[in-house]
Amino acid sequence: MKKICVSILALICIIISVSAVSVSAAKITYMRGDADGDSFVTISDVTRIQRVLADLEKDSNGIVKRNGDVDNNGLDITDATKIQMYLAEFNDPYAIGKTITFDEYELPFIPNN
Ligand SMILES: [Ca+2]
Ligand SMILES: [Ca+2]
Repeated sequence: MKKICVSILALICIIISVSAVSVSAAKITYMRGDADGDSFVTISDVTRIQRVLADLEKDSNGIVKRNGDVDNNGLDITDATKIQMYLAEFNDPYAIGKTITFDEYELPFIPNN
């Protein structure tokens, strides 16, 4: 009988502790187009994207893939081109250079200009 009471008490403690844990998604913040993570969008970001795409550099922490994918369709050479056009002050519909914040379980929001 004592073992059953202890087991029930342990089960109640587990249920209470699990229900008290609130799971919240972490906020992720980054600068769109800042493929090297130095907080600036420069030609170095274009070079970094090109080198990763050519397998000359690894993107071990995923920053190039996340920050460099300015149009949210996967990292490819057109992202480098779009950053170059941003640097040449062409129209920027991708919010390059803007800070993006989203929950880790959401897709990044692309604001309109
Ligand atoms: Ca940069
Ligand atoms: Ca892309």
